[in-house]
Amino acid sequence: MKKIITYGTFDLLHTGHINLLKRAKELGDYLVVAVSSDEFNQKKHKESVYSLEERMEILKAIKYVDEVIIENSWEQKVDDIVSREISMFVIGADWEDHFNELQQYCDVVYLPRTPNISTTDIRKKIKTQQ
Ligand code: C2G
Repeated sequence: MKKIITYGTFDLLHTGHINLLKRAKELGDYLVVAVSSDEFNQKKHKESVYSLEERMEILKAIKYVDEVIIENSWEQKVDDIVSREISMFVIGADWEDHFNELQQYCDVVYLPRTPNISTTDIRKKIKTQQ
């Protein structure tokens, strides 16, 4: 079984996230999604609208997602890949070349981002409509 892993905040879930998850799943048989904890989001200088629990519940409801785990640190990726026998790490191309060191442990694939959609833009739209 070819296991894939990807990492992210996945706040205010939108089609950019879904397209990423869909394409990641198509590259293998089993997709693990590591969702950034609220504390780790602070390290990424991000503050999500939805809590970790809400973001995990939403991801678990997506047909492309087979397992949801928590991302607590930058450093946990190698342990996740080795301990879970992951064959491929997949993430959006906004991270191009940031995780090449993982190639010692598994394939690393950067997928093109979906244009013209982001959680930041959605939050701005909501603000202007209030
Ligand atoms: N994404 C995408 N297209 C968009 C928006 C997001 O393909 N229009 C992808 C991102 O490239 C990422 C995933 O969707 O692969 C989740 O996006 P974020 O929640 O913004 O993830 P990020 O904060 O970049 O977290 O350790 C890695 C980090 O946790 C990645």
